[in-house]
Amino acid sequence: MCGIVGAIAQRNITPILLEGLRRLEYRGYDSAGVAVIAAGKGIQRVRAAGKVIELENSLDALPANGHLGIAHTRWATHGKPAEHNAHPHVSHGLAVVHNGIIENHAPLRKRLKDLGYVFTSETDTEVVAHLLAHHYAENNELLAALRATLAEIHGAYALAVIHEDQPETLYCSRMGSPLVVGEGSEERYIASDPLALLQVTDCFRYLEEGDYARLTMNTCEIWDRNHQVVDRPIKRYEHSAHSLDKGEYRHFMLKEIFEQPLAISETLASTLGNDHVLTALLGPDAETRLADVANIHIVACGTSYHAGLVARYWIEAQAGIPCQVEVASEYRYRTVVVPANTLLITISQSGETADTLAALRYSKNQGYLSSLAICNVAGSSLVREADWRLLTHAGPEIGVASTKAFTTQLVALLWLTTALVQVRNGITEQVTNNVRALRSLPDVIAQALTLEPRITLLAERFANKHHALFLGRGTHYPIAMEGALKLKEISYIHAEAYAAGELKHGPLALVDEDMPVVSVAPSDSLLEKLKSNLEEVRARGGQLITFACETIEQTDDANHETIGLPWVEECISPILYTIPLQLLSYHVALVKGTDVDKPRNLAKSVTVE
Ligand code: HGA
Repeated sequence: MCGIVGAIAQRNITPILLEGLRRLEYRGYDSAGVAVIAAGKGIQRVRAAGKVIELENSLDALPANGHLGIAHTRWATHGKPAEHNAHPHVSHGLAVVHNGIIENHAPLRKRLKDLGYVFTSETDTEVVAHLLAHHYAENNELLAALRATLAEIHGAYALAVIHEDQPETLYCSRMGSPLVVGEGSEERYIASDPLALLQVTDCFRYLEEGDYARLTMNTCEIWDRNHQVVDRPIKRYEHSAHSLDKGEYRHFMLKEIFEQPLAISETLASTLGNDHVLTALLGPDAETRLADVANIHIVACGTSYHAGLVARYWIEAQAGIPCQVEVASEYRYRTVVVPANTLLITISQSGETADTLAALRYSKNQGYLSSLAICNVAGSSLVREADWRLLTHAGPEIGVASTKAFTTQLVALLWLTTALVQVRNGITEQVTNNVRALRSLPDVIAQALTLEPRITLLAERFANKHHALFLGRGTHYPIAMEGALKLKEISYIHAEAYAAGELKHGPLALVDEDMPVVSVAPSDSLLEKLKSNLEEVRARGGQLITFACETIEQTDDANHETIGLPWVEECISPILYTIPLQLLSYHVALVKGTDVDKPRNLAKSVTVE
């Protein structure tokens, strides 16, 4: 969600703030603003609806210069996109910028109004400004006021605060939304993403959940959520992360596979409360609109279509909402029956996929309740033309074969499923379970990535093969489909995926020693059924490769190799099992010597029909 920048320096910091905002533009936003303090001048605030360039134009007309300042690009969750809702918000000499959602803003607003505070915006953020002012008035101590405020707000936030009584001090905090402290020479900065500050530093302290900090030009004091002083070590920014070069990796695809823990963390930033999802991420009236959804149609192409197929299992099983999934190139040319209160979900990495975009346009006159785009590019056509959007923050994906875009789409879809359950049933065990599982994902994916050396060896077995079968059941059937697609795309080996129960209805006839069979066999409710299907393959001399939970007893022999993955909650297992399949295709492609990042005949963003 959009971004924060702040700085304290001897020099005028306004250019640093503006450059920071420009660097955050890719995240998508609807308004922008800055507040700076120059000694003896008080807070100067300039805000503008629209793009950062509008803010720059306003600053040309009304320059604001100073040594301490904060800036923000806003994507509205509470209150429409408009100048009066843009951040920073001010109260009695202080200014605040905020990323995230303050869930208990309504009772706090009422209390502060009763105390005489006057609200000039509809945002949840403005309560933070007044609450800080209220606590500051109690004892004139800004750090204490920040502590008292943090103790009262619930939800997700990255916050930055300045006060004209302290023109040399910048305060900040984070919980559920990212925030880093940048270290310069007698200068300090903060930002929601290091990218925003790379023009001034590449040294960062990464604040942890619940941390708050007080920064001056020469000092950086950080406290953890238990109010203990902590040291967050300075780390040098790794330019390869999310950047447009391959860094230490041989191919973009491999780099992007390894970026998945980070991409997933960034996609989840500001989306989760303690034990529930922050539905306001979808906009102020999200709860009512989600509660109205009685049916779902998902439309997408290629890898995104596979993400939709996984989501169908989640949505029907968890939220009890009928869901159908279709490839966009078919959907756009047929007569669709749209039951009352159907939500259309389109999924595309680039947001420019021609068939998906045409499907969205076609849907406009079909009587849908509304449309939601799940997309990795904030300013794309799909996002602009849909009623709602749910952004994945995978960062640029250069490799033609999609990897981190797919897993972050799955994360967004599991988040959405959880939101649908939550608005219907409240914060149930299912909801808290999903939230806990989503939070654990970056770590378990990092563990799965350590399997690479074993998978490299396994890939040799495909050197002389021309065909392969992929098997899965339930949510892992679409993961098998995605595994087969990856192998086809980059190694040019013909691969097909089957729901494992379908094997005996035809494809078993193909199985012999020349046909590797890859199966995705997590420890879920369908494992026993799947095992029987695998026996059918073994009995026919097939070469079996199984990705299974490491807790399960393995019965390997010359024709059967099992790779163990960590145990995870069933809901995130399809996301985890995607990783070894990506690594397998990548290493098979290396064995085959194909052009991994630019496979023949394929394009990254399919903008033609
Ligand atoms: N909830 C706040 C901030 C949203 C956000 O993170 N924007 O960048 C608002 O609606 O203003």
